[in-house]
Amino acid sequence: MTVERGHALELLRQMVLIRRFEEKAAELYMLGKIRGFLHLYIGEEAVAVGAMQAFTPEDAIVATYREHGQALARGIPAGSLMAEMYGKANGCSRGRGGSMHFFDVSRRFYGGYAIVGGGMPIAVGLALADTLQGRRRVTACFFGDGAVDEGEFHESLNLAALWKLPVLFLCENNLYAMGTALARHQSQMDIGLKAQAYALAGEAVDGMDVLAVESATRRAAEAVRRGEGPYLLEVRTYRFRAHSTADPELYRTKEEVEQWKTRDPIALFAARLREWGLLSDADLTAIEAAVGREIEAAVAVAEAGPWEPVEDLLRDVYTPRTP
Ligand SMILES: Cc1ncc(C[n+]2csc(CCOP(=O)(O)OP(=O)(O)O)c2C)c(N)n1
Ligand SMILES: [Mg+2]
Repeated sequence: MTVERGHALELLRQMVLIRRFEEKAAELYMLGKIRGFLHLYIGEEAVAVGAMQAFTPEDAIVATYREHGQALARGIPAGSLMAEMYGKANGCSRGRGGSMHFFDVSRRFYGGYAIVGGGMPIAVGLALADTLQGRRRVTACFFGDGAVDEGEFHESLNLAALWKLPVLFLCENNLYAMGTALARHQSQMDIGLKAQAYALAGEAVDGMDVLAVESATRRAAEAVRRGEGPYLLEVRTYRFRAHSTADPELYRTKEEVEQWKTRDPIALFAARLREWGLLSDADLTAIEAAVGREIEAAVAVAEAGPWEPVEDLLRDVYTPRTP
């Protein structure tokens, strides 16, 4: 595989940014600066970064509650995301969504959903709107292996295929839905194969290899963009951290986690780039330093951000009129 040096370093930078952003978020959570749920993406960075290369600013992105990586890869400023996790009014969702509900219409980033599978029908709706209005755009819909159990998965794939809607369904298969291993909840564990049931194209790709994810997603996105209908891409990955901040991880062995860590997407990619003569120690130091400054600035934005004033609390809250 060949890759241009500037592009390779940018992929690496984005993965490092996600990793360091989340390490900082975990630290701030322990300090009580961030509250609520916090689901870390560490180990899965190659999925968001590789996939996001295939989408244009006009395309739409729908993600899950484990969406820090997608949001950063989409280009939402780290400060806006950090402020959101603090619950500050300068956050991307005005501090009302927190870690699980990032949203940025200007970047066509439509959530952030706490409900497993909840983003899937919304992605189908976005794609239907594009189709009805004659816009040639793709909607990228990220979801976990756990969502495959939901009726919404089957309804969304079926309708999207039936109406030939431009949705790229991207399953981040990290082998666990909270503490439930894939083998304990799926009769057919080959998720890419499920596309056949609804007559859409589907395939699986190694989610620890950022270049493999990028090229598979580009191929899939182009097919969708050409009007060939939806596509299901199963991206095989692994989360290195617990499901959320409250998870004793009794459902998997330390050996299994260590085994997967030998395929750390960042270390793997950096090693390949060195081998190809595209990455030096100085490059890596420069990337880490720039990312470090970006995270520091993001925390400063969150710290300095205002709380929403009490008199605004009922704004945007749906209250049916009583007769
Ligand atoms: C409809 C629904 N059922 C159950 C839950 C509780 N829940 C939160 S995360 C999760 C696991 C989802 O796993 P997966 O889709 O594989 O995503 P991952 O956490 O692995 O990224 C569950 C069951 C929920 N949020 N929504
Ligand atoms: Mg999962």
